[in-house]
Amino acid sequence: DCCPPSPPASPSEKSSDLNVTKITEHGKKVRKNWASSWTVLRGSTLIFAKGQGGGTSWVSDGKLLLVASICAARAHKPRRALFFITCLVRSLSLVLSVQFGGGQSLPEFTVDLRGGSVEWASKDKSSKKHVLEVKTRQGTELLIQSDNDSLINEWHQKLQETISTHAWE
Ligand code: I3S
Repeated sequence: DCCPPSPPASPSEKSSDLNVTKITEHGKKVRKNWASSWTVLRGSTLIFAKGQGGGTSWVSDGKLLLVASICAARAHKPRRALFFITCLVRSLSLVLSVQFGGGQSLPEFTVDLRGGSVEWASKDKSSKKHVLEVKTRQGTELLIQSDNDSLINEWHQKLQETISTHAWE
């Protein structure tokens, strides 16, 4: 009776694997690049993460270079080579523990649904079945797709609800 119950951790409203591609970014058409993505709806934000096991791509997509550069900048004198190595190892182990130990994936990109729209994509947008087209106020257009009919219907409903709930923000 000493402590009030702590509020629940912010629950994700929906998450699943989906196939995703951007078709427009900042108002400009971009080439389709369909990829499977762990998709999480949290509040009015849609988060696309690399799927489970996508960890090694963290190393390959340039962020390792960024960590190495930061470590190098801080270890600017040759005698501080040991500092550089320690910095690199610590940074990498931190990232890998977050990604694998925490059972989470790093966000690849996020979109703000406030002021956006969702509708079933027309046939000229994709030859695939069950494709949703999401447009954001920032000029991003995405296609999201699943072969699972009921799953994509749930997403359609959830995204519509989210967009109308946050319409006036
Ligand atoms: O709308 P598009 O350009 O016909 O989309 C297809 C292409 O992106 C294609 O890639 P390449 O043009 O690089 O070969 C993809 O492989 C297809 O999956 C795209 O079409 P769908 O209809 O699957 O969205």
